[in-house]
Amino acid sequence: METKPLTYRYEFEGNELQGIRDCTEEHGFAIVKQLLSVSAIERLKDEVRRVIGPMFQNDTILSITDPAFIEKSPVMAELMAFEPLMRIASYLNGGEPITLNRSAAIYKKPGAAGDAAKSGVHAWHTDWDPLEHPYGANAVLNNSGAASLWFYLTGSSPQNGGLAILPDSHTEDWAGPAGFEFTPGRKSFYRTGTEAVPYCGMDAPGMMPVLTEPGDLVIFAERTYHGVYAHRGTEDRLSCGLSFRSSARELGPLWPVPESARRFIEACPPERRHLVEGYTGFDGSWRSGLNE
Ligand SMILES: O=C(O)CCC(=O)C(=O)O
Ligand SMILES: [Fe+2]
Repeated sequence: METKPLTYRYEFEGNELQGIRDCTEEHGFAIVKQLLSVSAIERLKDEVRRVIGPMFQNDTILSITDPAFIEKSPVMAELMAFEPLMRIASYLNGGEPITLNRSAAIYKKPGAAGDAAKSGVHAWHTDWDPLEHPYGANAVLNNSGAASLWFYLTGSSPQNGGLAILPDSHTEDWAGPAGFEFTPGRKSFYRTGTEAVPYCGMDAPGMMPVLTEPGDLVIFAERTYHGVYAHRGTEDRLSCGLSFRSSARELGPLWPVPESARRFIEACPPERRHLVEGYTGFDGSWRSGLNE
């Protein structure tokens, strides 16, 4: 594998706001060490288990993602009042007003791997999607300039189904890994001369395994390419993430705000209301051009 040690610092303490923003802007990612307390980690893990656990209907399902987790998890919603996190979210957006863009949690069991069925997303990809008709909610919310803020609550390593990223892959004109071509829409890539399917190999040139402990925050930019290791560990991998966009950002045509999102907004205490007034929720069935 062609992994060169990086020549810049990408791990920060929570108060190193400038370093965090510069690294995210220049390299497409940053890691913030030990942002959450042990009790916050445990409470969030319990929430991922409580909300997603019952969705596993049989043993063949190895990974489930909830694309509107914050609406169901008061503990996750409390993060919007957690100053060390919100300071970073605000700084990443230049100190301008911000709006909750989206959230998710993932519950991944040992054995989830590569392109194996019901294992969740493992292949290399960008979360960014082109706004080409007909596009879905994902394209709308991942064209909003919001960096993703992820907590891998059980840690991230190559053994436990952890994340890997491609530093510097966050720009519109990134050329792709050497020796690879993009799949349609630049969503993923494949080795030149092989079948044009999203690449699952955890040896993409220039990649970096994300090595984090529970409580660390992983930040990556909207276009940063990432892949996921096979889960060879024994403990369920639990993670949750959210993103905030600049409130001034126009999203274009949208789905009607789902009832669950409406209730969530209503339930937000007044001091946090400004963060959710423009929250859209997530409607995975919506397609552009059909309803408006
Ligand atoms: O499982 C992960 O850690 C990442 C999943 C992912 O990248 C996605 O769902 O877009
Ligand atoms: Fe992703």
